[in-house]
Amino acid sequence: MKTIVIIPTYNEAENIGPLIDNLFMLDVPLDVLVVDDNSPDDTGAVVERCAQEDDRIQIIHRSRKMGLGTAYTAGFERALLQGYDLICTMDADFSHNPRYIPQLLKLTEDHDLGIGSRYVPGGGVRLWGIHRRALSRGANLLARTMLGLKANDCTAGFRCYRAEVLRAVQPQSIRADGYSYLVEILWRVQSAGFDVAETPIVFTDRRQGASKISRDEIFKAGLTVLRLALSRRPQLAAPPQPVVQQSTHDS
Ligand SMILES: Nc1nc2c(ncn2[C@@H]2O[C@H](COP(=O)(O)OP(=O)(O)O)[C@@H](O)[C@H]2O)c(=O)[nH]1
Ligand SMILES: [Mg+2]
Repeated sequence: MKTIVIIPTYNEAENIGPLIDNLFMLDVPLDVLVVDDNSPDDTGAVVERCAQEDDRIQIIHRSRKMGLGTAYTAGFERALLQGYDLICTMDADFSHNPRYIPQLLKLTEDHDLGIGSRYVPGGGVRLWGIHRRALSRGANLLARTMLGLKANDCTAGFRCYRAEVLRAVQPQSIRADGYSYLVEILWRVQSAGFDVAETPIVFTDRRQGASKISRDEIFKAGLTVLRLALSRRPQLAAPPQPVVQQSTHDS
């Protein structure tokens, strides 16, 4: 299976090199695609140098900070064009430990989307204050009750999608950003009838640098849930059904 890991970055110069090294130390062959929004700390230049030395590394340079949602979409478009079968997403700040990647990939042997989940037994959150924990739990509760999402961690950005899932859900038409984007794409995946599974991860607060997700992100995620709940279910291509051989009877 041709596999790529998409990593959106904004000011992750200290994290991105060690993260890519960690990914390549795993016992699974994979490529890396960084989507950088012209980070002032020169993350783009750091990755560009790595990419020149190693053709498993690619980078998309965008001209300015345009948000996590459109960064994912730009990455998905490139990965699909290049024919990858499995497309993972993760944060650059080591909150998503690369050691979970093999489990995520394994999950997509039997499921269409694998989620690295904080909210299943064995999963959890380290170094987050009570406020942030409560907001994250609240956003998930809302997404599950109002949209009927079955996943326990609907706002997780640590995922592995099968390529056909991304082709079907048309991420380029998602308007929401940040956590809202993650909820909306999950809603489309579930509505299209794809099968979602979770594997526990322990999420740790970032090692270096500052969070770029603004405080009102979770509030916006709440609004997105309301918008989706009030809208009609998306008309998306259903997952391919097994071909049934038609028998013809000559009379
Ligand atoms: N390309 C791009 N990446 C972003 C943007 N905002 C955040 N990121 C990246 O998205 C990931 C998650 O952001 P982070 O600040 O860690 O959010 P938090 O963990 O929710 O506090 C990190 O890898 C960030 O560098 C953005 O506007 N553009
Ligand atoms: Mg983070």
